[in-house]
Amino acid sequence: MSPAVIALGSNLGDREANLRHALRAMDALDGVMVTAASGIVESHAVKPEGVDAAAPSYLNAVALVQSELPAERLLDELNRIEVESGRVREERWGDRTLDLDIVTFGVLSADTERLTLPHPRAWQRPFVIVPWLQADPDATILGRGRIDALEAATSSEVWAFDAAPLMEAVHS
Ligand code: A4P
Ligand code: MG
Repeated sequence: MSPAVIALGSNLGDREANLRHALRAMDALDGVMVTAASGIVESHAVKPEGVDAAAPSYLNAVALVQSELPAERLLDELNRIEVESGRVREERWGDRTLDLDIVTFGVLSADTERLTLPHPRAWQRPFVIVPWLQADPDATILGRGRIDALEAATSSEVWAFDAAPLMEAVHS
């Protein structure tokens, strides 16, 4: 079993339902158990050219899981859940019904064509760090230290989104 941290994001369709469905689908995977989830946060879309307040805004959350699957197999399954949600890949950082990224996978460090671990941009993204801190206040990220000390932890670029606890999606 390896502990892994998964970042969830959605800015198309019924965003909250997409996140809830994703959490349930992850927990239903053979060899994967969701152990905790953050609240839901909202933020403007970040595009390659900067923040785009005109694009649909994102809901993001972070889940802690225990995985018997190796990291690449877990990524395969996460990609399958994204496709099931209607995800279409068109442009880099384009609008999507569901994005599931592996932020960290135990202490694994990887840099292959398919998988970079830890996720290279997670540490500087408020929409990952703020919910991750809610799910695990003592979290650290390989090479960056405690996440509560990162600038992204105190950013005002994300705001709370009022919703029932995400873990209810797993337990109901
Ligand atoms: N890949 C490599 N490492 C990983 C990893 N650790 N986890 C590869 C998941 N995938 C990983 O991903 C592109 C490629 O990254 C895949 O082939 C995979 O094998 P993708 O999901 O197809 O496309 P993407 O998500 O658009 O790419 P990227 O560069 O990972 O995007 P980011 O950096 O995750 O940004 N704004 C707000 N407010 N909230 C968001 O959630 N997300 C993005 C996506 C942009 N702006 C956002 C948000
Ligand atoms: Mg992605």
